[in-house]
Amino acid sequence: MAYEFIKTHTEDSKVGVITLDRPKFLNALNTELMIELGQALKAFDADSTIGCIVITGSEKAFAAGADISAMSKFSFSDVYGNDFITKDWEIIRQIRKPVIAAVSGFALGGGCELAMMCDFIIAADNAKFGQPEIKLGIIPGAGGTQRLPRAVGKSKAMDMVLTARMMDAKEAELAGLVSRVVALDQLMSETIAAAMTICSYPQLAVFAAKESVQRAFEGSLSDGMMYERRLFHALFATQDQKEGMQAFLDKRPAKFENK
Ligand code: DAK
Repeated sequence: MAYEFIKTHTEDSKVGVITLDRPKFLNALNTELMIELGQALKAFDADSTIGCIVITGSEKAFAAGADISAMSKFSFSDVYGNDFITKDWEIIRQIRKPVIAAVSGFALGGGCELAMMCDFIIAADNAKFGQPEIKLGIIPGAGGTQRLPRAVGKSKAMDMVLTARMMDAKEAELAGLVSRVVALDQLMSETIAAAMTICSYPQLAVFAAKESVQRAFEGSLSDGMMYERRLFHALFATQDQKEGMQAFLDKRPAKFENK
């Protein structure tokens, strides 16, 4: 299948690799890209020769977040009325085969959330993780306020979500956000080797192992996500969201008025 914003290939006809490919915008995640990502995930999941899926980006960016220029004009009624991008972002939750995120460069906002939606994250030593949405007058909207505390604990999650600071690969490994850190030039070979190992195990056990570990986290996640989603949508009713996003696009500091 021909895609515009992603590339796909297979390794040894066993591992499906999806590469986010909007380099000019640091792989900012627009709706079209997310639809293509969902299509590719579903296609690999349905392909009986594939045992494991890898999502990766470029050396500079796994993904710098959802596309701010697309979001900047949305009103509360747009995002709440259309349940903003929810359906395209949640396809990954339906995938039964293990999905590994191979992260180099920036994984920010929705990019960090996408990495956390994967079953585990292997990071290159130049990876940087962050949830900088607060600078735009919004909060994480794709599970960041729920998955990040589960991964790194409340204090570090609050620090990242409230100050917008980035975490480097070493800190992310120490905090438990990523499973391992490897040299940038080894990222894909190490990740493919991990994926091949998984492919060597019986698939029913792999499915069961993934589902079982997910249960440890899914219990109250849905309630948390719904709460987060409604608050996220509500922030599009504020002037500061308009100002935060416009200031980013204008490349100037934002002037917030707490309205
Ligand atoms: N959106 C759109 N364009 C982006 C972008 C983004 N998130 N990030 C970078 N770009 C664009 C830049 O505007 C620039 O475009 P041009 O000016 O060249 O046209 C180009 O990519 C290169 O970026 P920079 O020139 O800024 O590159 P630098 O190396 O100087 O800086 C940076 C890299 C990553 C530090 C910086 O680009 C940056 O701060 N980017 C924004 C990061 C950010 O705020 N991310 C959070 C976005 S909000 C939801 C699902 C998801 C979400 C919400 C809800 N639901 C399911 C409900 C997610 C929300 C977000 O992610």
